[in-house]
Amino acid sequence: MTIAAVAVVAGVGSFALWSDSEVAQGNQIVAGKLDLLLSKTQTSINNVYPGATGTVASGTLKNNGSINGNLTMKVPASSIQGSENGLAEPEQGDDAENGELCPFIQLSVKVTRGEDTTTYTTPNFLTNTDGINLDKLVAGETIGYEVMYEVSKDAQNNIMTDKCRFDIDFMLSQVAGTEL
Ligand SMILES: [Ca+2]
Ligand SMILES: [Ca+2]
Repeated sequence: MTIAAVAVVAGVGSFALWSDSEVAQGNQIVAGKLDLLLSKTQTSINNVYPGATGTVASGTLKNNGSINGNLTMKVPASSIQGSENGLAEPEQGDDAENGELCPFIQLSVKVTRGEDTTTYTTPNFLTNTDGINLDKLVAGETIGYEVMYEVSKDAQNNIMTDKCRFDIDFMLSQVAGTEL
């Protein structure tokens, strides 16, 4: 049996498989932002009556971020404060601690996008905890809004002098995984 003597000479120093590497430097992923700006004029409205209508707040909303969002508006239940605010003679006996006015207030909101105006309304605005969908607000877009009230014609003497305070929240949210 003959053992052949085999000499192997590596081309470059070792028996490792060839490899090469380069570094692509400076990679980064930067999160965009979702940032809602609100300008507002809010009003304290006095002397309402069954059937009264008017504007309770108005201004502009801007998506000041770089991500498109979905805009909703709601009145947080915790912000609604009714009060009897004194007892007028015709409402004697209707002196519940929270007054009787709040349930008779109906809200709607008019949104202006460029030349287009859309009015969003729901009978349960004050008690709708999900909020009202005002459609999308794309990055950089500014829209006008006007929140209007109406005191239901079904209201009776028991709302006289009563007071109703509430906040209006606008919220911009990304729709997960969806390009709007
Ligand atoms: Ca009352
Ligand atoms: Ca009252």
